[in-house]
Amino acid sequence: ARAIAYARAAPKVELHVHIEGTLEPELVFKLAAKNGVDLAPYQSVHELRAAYSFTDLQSFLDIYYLGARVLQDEDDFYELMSRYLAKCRDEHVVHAEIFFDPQTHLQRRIPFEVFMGGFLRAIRNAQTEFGMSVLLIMCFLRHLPEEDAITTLNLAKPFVDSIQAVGLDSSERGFPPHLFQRVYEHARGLGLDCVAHAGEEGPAEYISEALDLLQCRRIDHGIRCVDDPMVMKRLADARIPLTVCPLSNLKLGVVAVVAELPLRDMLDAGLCVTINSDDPAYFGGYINDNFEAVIRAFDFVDQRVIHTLLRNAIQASLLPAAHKLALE
Ligand code: ES4
Ligand code: ZN
Repeated sequence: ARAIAYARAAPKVELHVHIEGTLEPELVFKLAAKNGVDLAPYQSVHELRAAYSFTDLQSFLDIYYLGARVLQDEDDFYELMSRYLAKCRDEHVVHAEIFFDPQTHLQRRIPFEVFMGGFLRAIRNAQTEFGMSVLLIMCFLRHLPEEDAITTLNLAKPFVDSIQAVGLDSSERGFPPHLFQRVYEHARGLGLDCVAHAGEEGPAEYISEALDLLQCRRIDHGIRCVDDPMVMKRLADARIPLTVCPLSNLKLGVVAVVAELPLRDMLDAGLCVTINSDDPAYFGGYINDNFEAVIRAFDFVDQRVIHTLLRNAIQASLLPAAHKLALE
């Protein structure tokens, strides 16, 4: 219990959260009414929340993309980001690296300026009001062709100074990292850092591809690394951080119980493991609940383990070295 209270009160760094995954059912219905969006077959917040019972990644993504349809104008994106950043303040998140999925909105004919305008306005407010720092990571949807990702990167060019990195998300199996080599190369040419979801539902091989072919400096999820000792050793030697999301893995059936996550093996191998929230509105908890889940599952009563997880996240951030030091 002391360990849980310690983690809750500690200043934290969040490295894996999808802004569209912070859309709570209450805001879904509020914006649906405002924008005249039909949410059939869901009639109420209660009914929608009851549908948040997933069997795998795809069953979640279907409802995640459905919910995102209520986001229409700049104020909607502003409100979404503002609510999440207020949550960060409440949970003592002092720095957050936040994914957004431009293709989900561009496909609905919402211009880049609209969602970026809303996000950036909310971020500027949080920076001045709570003193927190935020970096944005633009994700490409891997179930769409690389050509679409390239078009998206071109549309992002006017905003490149407000974007820290590119990422790769959505349905993993059958969409290996090597399909996105060209767009990642373009992104690096624009000075963007590279991360990718790999080894969540997909094999350890996808982690190697993300490192070799996309030159990723951090891997999102990455828990399947434990299936391949060579991958494990490589992540340890190069100190490539992994952004693990325990409640996500639980709710998507990647593991049956949190204790099944290979966290001990990963930490014992010296991996830079971090704890994160992924899609907190859908998976039943923000970062503090994710810390609590692992502390309970692994009986991490020793505050040194928690301290390591907190410190890893600072080291794993994409911030400049001087700013990381200020967070230590
Ligand atoms: C995601 Cl949990 C997860 N995995 C892959 N893509 C995603 N997009 C939003 N959440
Ligand atoms: Zn994710």
